[in-house]
Amino acid sequence: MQVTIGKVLGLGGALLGATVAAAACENKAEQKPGAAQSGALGASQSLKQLMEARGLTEADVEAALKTYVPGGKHDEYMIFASGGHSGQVLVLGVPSMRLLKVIAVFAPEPWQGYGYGGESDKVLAGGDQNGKRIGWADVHHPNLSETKGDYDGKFLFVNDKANGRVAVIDLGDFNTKQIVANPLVGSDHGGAFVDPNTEYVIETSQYPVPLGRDYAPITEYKEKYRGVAMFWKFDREKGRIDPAQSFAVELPPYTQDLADAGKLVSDGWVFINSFNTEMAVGGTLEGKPPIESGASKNDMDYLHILDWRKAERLVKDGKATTIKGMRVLPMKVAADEGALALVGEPKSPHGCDVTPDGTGIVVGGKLDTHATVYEFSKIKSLIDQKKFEGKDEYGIPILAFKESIRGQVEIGLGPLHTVFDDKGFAYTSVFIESVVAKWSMKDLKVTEKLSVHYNIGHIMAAEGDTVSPDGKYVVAMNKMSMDRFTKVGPLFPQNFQLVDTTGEQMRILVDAPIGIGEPHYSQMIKIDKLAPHAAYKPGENPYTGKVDPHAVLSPKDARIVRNGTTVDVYMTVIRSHFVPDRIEVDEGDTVNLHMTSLESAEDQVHGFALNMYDVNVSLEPGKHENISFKADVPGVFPFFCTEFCSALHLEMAGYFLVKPKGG
Ligand code: K7E
Ligand code: CUA
Repeated sequence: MQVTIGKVLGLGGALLGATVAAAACENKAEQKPGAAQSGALGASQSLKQLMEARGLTEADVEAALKTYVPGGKHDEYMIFASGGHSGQVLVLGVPSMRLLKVIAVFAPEPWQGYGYGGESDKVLAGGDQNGKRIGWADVHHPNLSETKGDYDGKFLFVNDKANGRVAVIDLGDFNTKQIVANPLVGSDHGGAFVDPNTEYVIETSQYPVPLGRDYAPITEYKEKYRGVAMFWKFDREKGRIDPAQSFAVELPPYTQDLADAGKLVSDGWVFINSFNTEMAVGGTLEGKPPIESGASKNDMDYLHILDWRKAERLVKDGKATTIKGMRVLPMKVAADEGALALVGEPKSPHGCDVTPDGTGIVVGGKLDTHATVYEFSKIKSLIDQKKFEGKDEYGIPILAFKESIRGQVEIGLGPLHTVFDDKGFAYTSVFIESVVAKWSMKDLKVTEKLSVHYNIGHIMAAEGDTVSPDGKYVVAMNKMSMDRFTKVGPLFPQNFQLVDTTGEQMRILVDAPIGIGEPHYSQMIKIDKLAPHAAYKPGENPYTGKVDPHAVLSPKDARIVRNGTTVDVYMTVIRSHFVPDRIEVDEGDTVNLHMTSLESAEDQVHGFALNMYDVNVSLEPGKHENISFKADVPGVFPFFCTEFCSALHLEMAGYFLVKPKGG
């Protein structure tokens, strides 16, 4: 049933009518004379005219009213969305779906001065592999830190599926503080998930390789190639992952896909689905079937069930081996000790989502039309009784499928991911059908399908991964947009659609084209759980959280200190000058620039760019930066501020002079 505009507007209708009247005037030429005098609009005659002029239905206006957030008013929720291949994280407001920020994570980002000579270079270096800089990433799953299974608004973790890395973002300043590279595998997918108290950031591998990434011929796939579940220990005090306290559990060379941590009753467990349990390795040039057909032969693959607390104990008891500096619990040990089991799952599945109460695990069939709901208590009692149907060829016990499930939901073509609301409903993304399927967790029956545009991948719900989802909103993260927007060339924007789930029927409120991608997952947190600071402490180094030892807190302390061929420049930055503003060095000198912003006013940002040397940093209020480089190109190079900070911004400049050798 459509809500009439009169109802939507309620008492505010007359007021809104008056406001839009002015706007409507400008459109007079398009207004039809003698437009309807009465109807649902009541007093809002001019609103009706505006609707007609713009071709809007009442449903459109209702959606607009539910999502419009006037300037100066703030959104109710914040979305942290994967930026896909950009390697970054997108921050959007809900319900407006306005883009608020792009957090630089795995790839250099010029505006934030991320990766251009400053302290952030050290963070990016954390993701180097074999001493090589990896210049991009494929971010899939942002996950917020949790306390007792609830988002606490302190940290965000994301994985780089393409290169097997995990990043830590501090939501104090929305800055990436750490990147760790998985030493065992080169790709991941089941990550970066956290357990309900963020003891660990969990990252499971995708494509099996010999652990440690050493060479072994593909003919030895079954014997030598492996998957892995990484447990990156998170030190909340330091706000960093501690690799020395981290461990991994070896897994068979099935292609592990998505994972989720148990909560409440299932706390301490991790569930990981997989495909290609056929262990197909392709060989298209030799006339063998490609991996895609080899991997879809069987009707069932395996859900991995891992008791991580037990695995943690076994590692502490010295049962792990060490590969490339990482403690790895062999799967044989894990299986024999009852920490690892498998259960069938149809068919090349995707999505693996634990219900808010922790009792169920939902796996999307992808090539099967069902979502399967596993019952944790059944799984647990089968494991406790050692009641197994058999073992796989690696000796891992297999539970009987029928005895492990609560039931199956007939979803449709291509079920992928599932999220939950506060009323006992689940929402599954259905890729091939391009719909969101809403189903009841009581009777496992689909109650409604909503067409989305188009080919939905992930789906996300407000506070959806917590023990107490909010309901209200679901976001469909669609892979294709087709006709939804103006064409921008052959690479189309992907399309987030905000869905209102409060009514009797789901309704799309707004399309949000995402001009960077391909985004995968996202999470939505209530805005009042976040408390980012608006400035740094005077002289703070964002990467230590402390006043930097090289901080310069007054222009009086600005100086240039030469020590042999090393030149240290201690610099202050404030509207609208640098002190010092002339730096002269000799060709071949090592130059260390230490610069502190003396600003304290909110949003008073400067930048520092030095051409020729690829130096570019952002100096938010209070921030301290250290930049080091070798002055190996003689000449004269202006440096200047890159933010329009004041009327004299263009005058905020200086000279860096490099005297040629023998000059
Ligand atoms: Cu389904 Cu990487 Cu979570 Cu994309 S994955 S859609
Ligand atoms: Cu400082 Cu522009």
